[in-house]
Amino acid sequence: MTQDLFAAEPTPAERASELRAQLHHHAHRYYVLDTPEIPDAEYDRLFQELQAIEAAHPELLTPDSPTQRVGGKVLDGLVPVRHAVPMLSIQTETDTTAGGAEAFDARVRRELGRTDTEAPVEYAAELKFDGLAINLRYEQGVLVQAATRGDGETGEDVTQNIRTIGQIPLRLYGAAPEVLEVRGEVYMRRDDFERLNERQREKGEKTYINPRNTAAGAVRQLDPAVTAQRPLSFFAYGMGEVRGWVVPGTHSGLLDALAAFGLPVCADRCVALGANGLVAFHAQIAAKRDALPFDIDGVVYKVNSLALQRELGFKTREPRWAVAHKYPAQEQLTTVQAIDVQVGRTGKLTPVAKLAPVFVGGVTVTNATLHNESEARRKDVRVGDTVIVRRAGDVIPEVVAVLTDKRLDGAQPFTMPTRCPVCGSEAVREDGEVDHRCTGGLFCGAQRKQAILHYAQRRAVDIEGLGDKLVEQLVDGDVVKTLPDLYRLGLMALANLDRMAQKSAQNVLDALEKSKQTTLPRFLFGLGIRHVGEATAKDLARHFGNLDDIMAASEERLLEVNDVGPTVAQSIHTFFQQPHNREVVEQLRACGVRWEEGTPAERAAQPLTGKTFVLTGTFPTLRREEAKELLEAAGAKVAGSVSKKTDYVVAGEEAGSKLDKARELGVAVLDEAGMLALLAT
Ligand code: 5U1
Repeated sequence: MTQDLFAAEPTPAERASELRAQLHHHAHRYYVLDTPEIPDAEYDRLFQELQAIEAAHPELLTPDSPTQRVGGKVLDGLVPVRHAVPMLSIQTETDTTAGGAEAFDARVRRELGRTDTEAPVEYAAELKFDGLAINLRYEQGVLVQAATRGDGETGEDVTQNIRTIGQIPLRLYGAAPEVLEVRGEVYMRRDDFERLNERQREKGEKTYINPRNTAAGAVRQLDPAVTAQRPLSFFAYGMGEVRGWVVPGTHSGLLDALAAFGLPVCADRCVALGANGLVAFHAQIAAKRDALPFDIDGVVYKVNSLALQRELGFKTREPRWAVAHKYPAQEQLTTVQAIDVQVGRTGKLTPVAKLAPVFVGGVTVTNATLHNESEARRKDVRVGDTVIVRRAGDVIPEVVAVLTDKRLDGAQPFTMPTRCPVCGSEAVREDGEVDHRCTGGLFCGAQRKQAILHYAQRRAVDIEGLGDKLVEQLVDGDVVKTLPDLYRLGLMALANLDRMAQKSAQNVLDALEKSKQTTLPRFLFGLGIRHVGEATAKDLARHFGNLDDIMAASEERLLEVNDVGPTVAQSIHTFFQQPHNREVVEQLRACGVRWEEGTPAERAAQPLTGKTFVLTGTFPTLRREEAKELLEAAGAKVAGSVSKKTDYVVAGEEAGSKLDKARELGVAVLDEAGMLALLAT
């Protein structure tokens, strides 16, 4: 690129406009596409430069400036906004079976006068997000107003709050219409919600009920600075008033166009043909509902052709061309039969509400965690109470509220026992901690069982067949007191246990023998050191190369390891300072547990050190875990998502969006054979 040495300095107006364009571009890459092109610090630098220009020249401030996302002035009250085009609601199909989709298709065909022999109707199928409906009004491409749905005719002005949501563009990409109203849902991702509640718990403050209420509350805040602290997200799914734009002929085309304007549109959508297409989409999304990063309460079917939508028209407040097909609810009422206290691997005592069985979010739930004493007391859950229980995603079921007006006379508040309910040792709550812990250590049967199960799990040394029931018998019968005792088990001891045939006992012994040949990260993870998960175990192994150096490392040396902070360093150091822990490690080694070791220098010389891989799809011969292990053993890092930092994507059959992203970013793509060839070099 040549540089014109005589080019004039840009004026503040030109520079501000240039900075706004750059910041819009990078915000879209970061929030919507998830593929940032510049480091956060560089984004901050550009942002601050724009802030400085706007402070010096307030006349240059524009409503679409990225600086306007930061929570501004406190509102006196939310101002009513009359919608230019009413915000309709959607008819709900509560039959959660395939019948719900079939009934909708039959209704549409009847209204359109299509006979059984005529062509199937084409639908756009998408997700029904569990959040708050919002209308975004863009004039000449600039976001000028955001309003809640309200009663459909009149909503509330929440523009200031909506501006704090990074995913919502303040200016549309491309040639923008004179007026474009975009309709969609503001929601909170489950991980953001869990993190928010975790922070509340740490501060000993009230937790939020569910992502939907939290998102709705945040949008309707009077102080935009509070909204800015809440991690909100957005998906567009429709339009309101439009002027100066040729609207696409189909709903799926409309969503594509909204995405091209820079709006977030959910990728889980399709064009479905007839009832069969709808039923297949409903089943496909039901199967992945728990794995989605956000809550949905169903799917939505819309007749795809906008011309047919017009023909079908409306029935009072609901269009005839759309329906929300529900899934089983994620919140239900039930009663608390007891409150038990469970003891975890690290001695943490967790109060657990034992519930009258209830079908929630697609499964029958009988337990709900109350986390700790403060939370149980704040929610004031008592035995006999009627409660709302929630189960969404892979998250453990929770009691989110108590119906106190249904409380029985004499119900007592929960108190944490002062002694461990399993071993009777003292239970203490240390200063600054929210949790009570049993002080019994491995003397406590509950901790011993959990420690053994943790060591034996697939992701640790992988002792096949050593499950809950067997461990319970081994610990309760005092056959296994420490981890090395596992390797001292004989055929007779095992075969004498309940429901253990000679053949099964031999299988367990074979699995124990097999588990002796392991890897350093698996072994380290299996020891169950507090704060050492799989990723940290891998980082430690990569950094030190051998166990003796890790055991001897000072906290300072441990802090040199990638992603290891003071709490983790202290935990590892303290663990290996305990003579009984060192003894367990030595005895395990003496029993024959082994792995390949090396010095850090040798490991640095491994062929794939410094290379990052992403795995996607199904491989012809290797399981995903096996491929990951092979790569990591060669020094590579295996990441979960593709970015510019990825060196290789290994793609198997049915590789999805990760492969698309690799191609988009120009990342090298290998198949399984290519990966094995690389490993062999
Ligand atoms: N995905 C989606 N959600 N949702 C909600 N589309 C959609 N459409 C709606 C509503 C209330 O209403 C239109 C059909 C008017």
